Amino acid sequence: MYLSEQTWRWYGPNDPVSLWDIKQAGATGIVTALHHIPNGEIWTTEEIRKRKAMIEAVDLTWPVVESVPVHEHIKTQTGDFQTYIENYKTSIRNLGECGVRIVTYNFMPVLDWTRTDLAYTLPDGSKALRFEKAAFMAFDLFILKRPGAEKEYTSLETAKAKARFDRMSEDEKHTLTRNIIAGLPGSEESFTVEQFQEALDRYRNIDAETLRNHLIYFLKEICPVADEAGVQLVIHADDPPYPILGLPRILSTEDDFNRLVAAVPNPSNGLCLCTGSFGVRADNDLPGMMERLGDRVGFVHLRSTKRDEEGNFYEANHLEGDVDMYNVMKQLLLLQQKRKISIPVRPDHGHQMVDDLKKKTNPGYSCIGRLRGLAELRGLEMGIAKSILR
Ligand code: DNO
Repeated sequence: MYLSEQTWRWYGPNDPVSLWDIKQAGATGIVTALHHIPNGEIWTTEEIRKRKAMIEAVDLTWPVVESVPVHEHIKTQTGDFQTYIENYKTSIRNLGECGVRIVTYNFMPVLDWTRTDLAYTLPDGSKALRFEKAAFMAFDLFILKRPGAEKEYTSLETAKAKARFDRMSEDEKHTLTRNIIAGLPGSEESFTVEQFQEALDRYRNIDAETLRNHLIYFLKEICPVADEAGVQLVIHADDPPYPILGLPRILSTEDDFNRLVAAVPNPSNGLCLCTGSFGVRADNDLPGMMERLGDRVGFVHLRSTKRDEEGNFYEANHLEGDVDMYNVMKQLLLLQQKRKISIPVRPDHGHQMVDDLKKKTNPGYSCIGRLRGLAELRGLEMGIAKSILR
């Protein structure tokens, strides 16, 4: 019987969660990146081996990189983007040579994932990450004051954003701004408000079609190298999975991914199926995506969000919220039997809870909430496996 490979994201030696903590949580694989290497530079085999040795010293493995970041110049095809593509190829070759076989990346313009509130208190006292639409619009319209933003919102939305902004203290405005532009864990970019507007301006003439073509160009360059190096590239969904700040978005739905595969059919062109990101849209059928895109799924993020009618969402417990985790897990198990492999899976994000409430933790990446998530997911998997598979 093929069960998933249980992994855990680790931010490296500075992560307050240690490799031993991860081992005690029951994960066997580490998902990490060389965050100290500036975006765009080559990951040398020496640096990769150093990190690998740290992980193996505690008898864990390193199956997945999350992420080798894609430089903004590659996304906008400006400046020395071709050099960055060559560097990326070298990093992929080096990872393959060191036996790290899955590389996560994203093609979101300017920002990686985006939330407005990193400490949304739930009724049980634990804290979750949240995206509040009115607060986000208030940032866009009244803090950033992005030129043209007002044309993208209805008058009702603008009124809601204004009312929300007027209720905010200076402290709240500051925290909201920092949450959006200072970079959440794992994102390689961090901006001041002025730099942020400049970064947005670089996309003024880049619509979704152009950005998609840039991604296809990137994949056509990288995938042959990855195929040869025995590495699979897995793209992460847009988070949230719709356009924000007037920026183009190209990986928000099943169809978006299918278009990539049609353009670049190389086996290394894969998907990181993040149920939390895709799951924010009610029109994404997650169990169906697991089944239909399964041959390309190289890595899975399991997480659930809870939407409301206003377009806000917060991160729910792993087995609650809008994601049909039972059927996602069932399809994942069937997929693994069909492909006769174990697919790396990690409990994505978790609530800040119990003793972690007293600690400084990486938002979404504290230990105990993810430990709860992993335990629940592992139990779910075992239950389904024993009852439907022999
Ligand atoms: C957030 C993460 C993302 C993800 C990147 C992949 O928690 O899922 O930051 O790592 O988008 O490149």
